[in-house]
Amino acid sequence: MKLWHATTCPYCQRVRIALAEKGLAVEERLVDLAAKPPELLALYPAGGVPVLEVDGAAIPESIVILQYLEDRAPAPAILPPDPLGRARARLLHDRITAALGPHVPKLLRGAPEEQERARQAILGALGALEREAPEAGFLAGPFSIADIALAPFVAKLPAALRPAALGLPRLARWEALVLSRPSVAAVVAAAPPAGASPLPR
Ligand SMILES: N[C@@H](CCC(=O)N[C@@H](CS)C(=O)NCC(=O)O)C(=O)O
Repeated sequence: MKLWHATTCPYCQRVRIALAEKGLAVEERLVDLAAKPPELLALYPAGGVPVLEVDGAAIPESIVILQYLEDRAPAPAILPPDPLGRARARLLHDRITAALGPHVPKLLRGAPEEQERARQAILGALGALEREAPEAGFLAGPFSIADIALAPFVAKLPAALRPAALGLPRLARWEALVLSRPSVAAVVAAAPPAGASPLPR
């Protein structure tokens, strides 16, 4: 397997966290999104990352890659064992992506008014998550794609927008638990700190 990715891309980080959880090795291809390699464009003409290459076939979209990895190497799992738990983890994954995905890049590299709108949207999204997060532990029972979705975004936030600074105790406990998890720490610590470098487009 070959993973085409960019170090600071939060969607690529999701895939790398899952690979680390499952102890799966891949050949890595770092992509400069400003100068996409012809080999990537030949494999996947849209040229975005992450792309997992398996036996010459391209698997794009981080959620599809995560599910592929779960199918390929079911243990340790990144989805809960029961159908309802799996549904909940998938819903949270999708909601986190929709609620934060468009705004985190704008917060980090948008024009001032875009940054302010992004800040408000992120505050709203984190507040909503706090209301339904468990008192302690992971978002959907065992460690899952819901936690994997949120961790790279939270790791990119400046200190003032971190759950502890915002007075969101459940998410603050979640952050301490998840960002120190070896698979997560190894991936998000390898990226530049929040605000130090723009997200790739
Ligand atoms: N829905 C995609 C989003 C991936 C995405 O937005 N990747 C960005 C980098 S963070 C990208 O490749 N953008 C396309 C480009 O720059 O051409 C996924 O979950 O994999």
